[in-house]
Amino acid sequence: MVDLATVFKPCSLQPKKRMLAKAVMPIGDVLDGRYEGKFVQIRGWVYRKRETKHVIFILIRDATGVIQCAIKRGSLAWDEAERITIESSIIASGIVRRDERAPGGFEIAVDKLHTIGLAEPFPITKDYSEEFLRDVRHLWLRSRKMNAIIKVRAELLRLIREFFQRNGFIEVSPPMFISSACEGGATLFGLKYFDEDIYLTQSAQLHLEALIYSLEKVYCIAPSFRAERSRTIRHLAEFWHVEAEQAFATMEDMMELEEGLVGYACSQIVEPCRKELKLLNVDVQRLLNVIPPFPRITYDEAVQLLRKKGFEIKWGEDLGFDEERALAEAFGGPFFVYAYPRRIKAFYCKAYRDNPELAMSEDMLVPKIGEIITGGAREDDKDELIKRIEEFGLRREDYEWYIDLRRYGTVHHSGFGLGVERLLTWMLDLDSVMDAIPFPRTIRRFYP
Ligand code: NSS
Repeated sequence: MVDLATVFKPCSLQPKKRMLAKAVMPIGDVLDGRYEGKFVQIRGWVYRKRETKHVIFILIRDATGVIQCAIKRGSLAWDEAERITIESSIIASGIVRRDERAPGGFEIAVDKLHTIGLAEPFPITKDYSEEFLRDVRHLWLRSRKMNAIIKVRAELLRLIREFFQRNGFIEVSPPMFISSACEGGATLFGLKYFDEDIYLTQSAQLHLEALIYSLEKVYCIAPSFRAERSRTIRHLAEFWHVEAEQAFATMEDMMELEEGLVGYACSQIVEPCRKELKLLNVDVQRLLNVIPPFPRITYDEAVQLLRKKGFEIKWGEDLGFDEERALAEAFGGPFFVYAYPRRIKAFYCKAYRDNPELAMSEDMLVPKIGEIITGGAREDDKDELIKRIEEFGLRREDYEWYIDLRRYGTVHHSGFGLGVERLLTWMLDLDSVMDAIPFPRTIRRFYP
């Protein structure tokens, strides 16, 4: 019989082996100055290369930063440095010295250089169009810009989770395969599910509503899919959706929660992402100025404002991208529009009881992007909900489970959905939501 104690005894070779292997330092740590005058080993990819008669300068990047390496003619590393190409993967070692002329203020005097993978000529050179960079997104992800955006995105998601956790919300995982539409048939992606026709989810809202009867306050961060034919800077076919749902909450409660969340994200991102925000030229003060409460106007007031600005908008029409942007100019930061005509909102929206033509629905808008959040109160009366389902021409049998939620202990409740890419695009002042996600999917783009 095998003696498990011997099998799992700590391997006596391990400590020795570890001592032999030279430690690899993250470039960010070297740039922090903690290794000045010391011997270091780094690994990463060749970012830039410049050759003079006596020195070859190579900028090496890893996940944490970019550092200049200098290889002198006559050093052991010279031949390797000569042959090395942009984006080759390498290991380099040498002594760190302070050098004000080097980007980042430090340089490594490299005496050993080992190529792991010699790169073929890299297709991204100095002259490129945004379109081309999206065609080669799998390679462009290596840029300092994409590296910074993805780091800020990760921190943003972490902060969103932290905010909800601090406010007593439970994170839940909704399904992506669904049988009943949340946001109308026009933007549904259909698919074959074994022998049935079903859809990819547009929003987790209906399923989150089921979960509040158990957990009261829930949220999720998950992809949503929309067959959007719009080619705008704010539409993706696959986007990440932060959705929250709360029992016994009103539309006003949601507006407070939403501005709390956006305010928290904007103020808390500044410190941990200082380096990245600087690299992306983000005006940090603009983020620090995002302080709740945000201004609130009704749909009626929005229409008045737009008419004053020369828009010919009839009461009852939805606000388009241009209208939203025009309104946002007047506010200069996030603000709310609420109390929309019921007919332009989804079937699940609760109507004001004293004015059934208006829905308890609200949007948070920001400059340049327009709507980043939609939320509101849900119809909690069974008969009203059934009426709406029929009015909207939906098949009642698809929504029986959803109607059940009003059958068994209904309560008033509200929720909202926030587009992660829209929020990030606005926070970082990016050109398009396509730049706020590593692999954007749009009507024309599903490669790479
Ligand atoms: O369609 S929404 O306005 N509302 C809902 O889906 C609700 N069911 C959410 C909820 O209450 N739980 O979408 C919500 C947000 C919207 O404000 C945008 O920020 C984002 O989702 N969104 C998108 N982002 C990128 N691309 C597309 N196509 C897109 N559609 C919505």
